[in-house]
Amino acid sequence: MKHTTLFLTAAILYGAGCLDGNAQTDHKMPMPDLNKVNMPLFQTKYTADPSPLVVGDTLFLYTSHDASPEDIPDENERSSAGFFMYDWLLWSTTDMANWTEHGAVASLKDFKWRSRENGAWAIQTVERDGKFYLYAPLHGHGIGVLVSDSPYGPFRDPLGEPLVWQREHWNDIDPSVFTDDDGQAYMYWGNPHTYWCKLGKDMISVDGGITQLPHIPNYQEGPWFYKRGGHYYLGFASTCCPEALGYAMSDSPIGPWEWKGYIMRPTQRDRGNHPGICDYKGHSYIFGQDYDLMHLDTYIHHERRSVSASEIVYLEDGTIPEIPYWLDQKPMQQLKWLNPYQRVEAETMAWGKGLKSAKMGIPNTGVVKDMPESTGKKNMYIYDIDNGEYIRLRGVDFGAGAKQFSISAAGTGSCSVTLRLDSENGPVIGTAKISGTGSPDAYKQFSAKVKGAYSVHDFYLCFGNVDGEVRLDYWQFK
Ligand code: FUB
Repeated sequence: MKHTTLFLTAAILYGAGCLDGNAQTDHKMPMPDLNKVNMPLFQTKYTADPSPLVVGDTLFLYTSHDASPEDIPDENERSSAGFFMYDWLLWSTTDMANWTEHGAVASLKDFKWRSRENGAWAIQTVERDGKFYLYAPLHGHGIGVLVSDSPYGPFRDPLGEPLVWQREHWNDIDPSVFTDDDGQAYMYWGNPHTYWCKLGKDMISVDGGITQLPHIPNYQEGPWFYKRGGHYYLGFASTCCPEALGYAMSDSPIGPWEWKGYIMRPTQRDRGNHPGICDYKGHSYIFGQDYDLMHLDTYIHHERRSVSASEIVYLEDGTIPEIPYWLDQKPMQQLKWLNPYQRVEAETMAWGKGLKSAKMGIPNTGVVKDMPESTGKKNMYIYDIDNGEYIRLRGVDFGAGAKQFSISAAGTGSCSVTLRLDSENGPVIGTAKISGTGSPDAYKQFSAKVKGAYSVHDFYLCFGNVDGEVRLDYWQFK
């Protein structure tokens, strides 16, 4: 009886927040067991609008960036519910469990002709002939394109003006680009209507006119256009709100499109959504967005979204069976173990809530006018470390045994890093003490003897005795 009452109370409290994305309550989602629940991929920043791109052995994921309240320039807006989006982020993985952050790779500042200082909405980056094209909506000012020689950037604006801009409305958002086997590239986009056009071979010009599609049932926004097994697919966010992940199929790149169903059904636990779909290392994945990271802090609605992922499968006829909501799935299957005997960036993690990250030498101001132009690959560091916080890495292969741990850190403060296996309370294999290096930019190595680390375990760097600012660059075992 006691148990039933407790369960009901918990269910009511939990459900009150879960059942209404707009609920003005301050309930929080209890921290789920990371071994059992498929949580959002990134915790150092709020992310949305996932755009996967496989290059060689690596899955890159470009995302939008919902500013954290402290990064919103106007203090009066910091508790507002709306979108505050200034730049676009890049993340990568080779195992689908541990992700490395690469920071902002482009921002509104890269488009000199932009008319607003907020509105870095959903992008897609594609590769063609060794060049990387980042298609970006400049809300209310059409869709622009940036080009780079590397997936990390720096990206430059080759046009100095929008690639497409239907001035009569604000529907030009969420571009998705796919190049067909015959070399013809297409761009789909739009909310609430779907538009498409052909792109020139240079990928930065429109070939012909813009066509508006007859409405696809349940289409709202966020088209994700691709081809697989001879079928054309248009994944999309379904009718708002809550948006879910739906899809249509066609035998031709220009339609007609047939609604095929939901990949993930609408649920009151989510609100906005946006699919990104790809194949990687013999598996198929869908990425989408939710509010589950923010729900660990509050159920009061803000556009502070987080990207989650799930494996999907295709049936023989090309259709995609539905998958449950992210939180109702097990964690993603890890595709290979992480090697701790090579440099591992501090910003490589499976989980690390409460921590922040930044590119070295670039102040993370959140103010467009002060942002650098697209910077390309830069080393990053982890900061804003508090007692009790930790970095979790999944599936680390210690092999025959590790003897020594070293970490590159800087700062005027100090902290201890307790190295644990399996959980944040698991067996201790060593403790490194980081002491002041005299400057937040003067990195030094701190090491610890290690005992008891053999074979494959989840690995935790647990922070304690924090006094002042410490920055972490990378770590490695011997
Ligand atoms: O992230 C801003 C907008 O919200 C996107 O452009 C839409 O797809 C929706 O995710």
